[in-house]
Amino acid sequence: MLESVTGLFSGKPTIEQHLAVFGQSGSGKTTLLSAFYGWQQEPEFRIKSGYGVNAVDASTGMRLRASYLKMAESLLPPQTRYAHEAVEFTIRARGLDGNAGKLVWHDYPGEWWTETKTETEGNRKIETFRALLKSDVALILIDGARLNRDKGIYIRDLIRGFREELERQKEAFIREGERLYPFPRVWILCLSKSDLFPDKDVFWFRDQVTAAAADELSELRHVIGQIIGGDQFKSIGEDYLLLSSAKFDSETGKVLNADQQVGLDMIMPLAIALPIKRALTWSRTKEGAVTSIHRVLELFRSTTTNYLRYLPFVGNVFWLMDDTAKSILQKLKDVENAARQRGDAVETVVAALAARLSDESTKNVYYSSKEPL
Ligand SMILES: Nc1nc2c(ncn2[C@@H]2O[C@H](COP(=O)(O)OP(=O)(O)OP(=O)(O)O)[C@@H](O)[C@H]2O)c(=O)[nH]1
Ligand SMILES: [Mg+2]
Repeated sequence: MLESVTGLFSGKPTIEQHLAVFGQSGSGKTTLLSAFYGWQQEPEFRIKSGYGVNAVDASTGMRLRASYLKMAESLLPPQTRYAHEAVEFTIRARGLDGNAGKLVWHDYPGEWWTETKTETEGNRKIETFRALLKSDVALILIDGARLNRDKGIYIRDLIRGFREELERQKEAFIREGERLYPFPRVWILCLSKSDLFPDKDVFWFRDQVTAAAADELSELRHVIGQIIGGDQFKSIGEDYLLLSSAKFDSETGKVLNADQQVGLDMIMPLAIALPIKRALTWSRTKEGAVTSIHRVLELFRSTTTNYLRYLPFVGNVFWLMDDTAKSILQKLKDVENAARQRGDAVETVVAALAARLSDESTKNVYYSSKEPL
């Protein structure tokens, strides 16, 4: 068994996670991308968080940062048209040289989900679908402004439309009976523009989704289960997140406070630490007691999600992942500090991100049905 995975151990891999962000046109995806980046450039964030991100392409970084700064004047990014954009960010551990790896953020044109495209754009859709296959984690944005107006029916239609489009793409993309192995296995439902619901928490959001679309969600799970190989390794709609890129005026649509964001600090933990946590849960479900990381790698090898390559190097974090004891945060802090001392950027970052997932202070913003309450 060990021989078969030795290829994975040549050289020390760094993190490489791909995040796909979906939502209809106008649901706030591109604004979220620039807020995510701009806000993480702020000194206040860098000191507090233990890690930092930088755009690999300098001009893209400048564009995102400028777009973040312009938000304070209510100048917002234009609609994303025609093609999807993949933005690469390098991740660094604070206080350490060298790279911990990268996050690739895939921003899709929202109209992709609502309009039938032909010829060139039809082909682009297929290319976009290919890019989707590289992703590890997907965020589905439920547009708070639409929810306000159209209530639960909007959530229903959104999830149904999404499932139908996946089915159509599947037909265009794969042959009968074939299955896709690399495919996002963790799908998180997000309430974007959550600033429009200042009195609500993530439990309210979960209840809205459940009341309006529990059956649609289970159909989506079913369809994704039919598309992917290793279909027991998936987590669709088990995690919920509130997001807001800034505080907007609900009447005028102007930005009231560009520093008031919700949930942005959970995106990195969900993109990087949550899949590791799920890998542990899935392997326990499949095998009972899990005794070695090599065995876990074996199990998930065909899914070829990128995180598996660095799993053996974050073992100290991995084994703590489903620890629910109160002392978990301290244990992760100890792992982070020890990794920083050793100069191990990968484990430093992963330990810092894993700690955010278990942090009580996020409980009104992030909810996972897999966690004990
Ligand atoms: N209240 C509120 N409004 C927001 C927020 N983020 C974006 N908006 C509003 O939503 C509009 C559309 O946002 P975009 O980020 O362009 O939406 P998109 O999902 O990228 O749309 P496409 O590119 O067409 O797919 C913005 O111009 C803002 O008016 C938010 O956090 N809160
Ligand atoms: Mg856009």
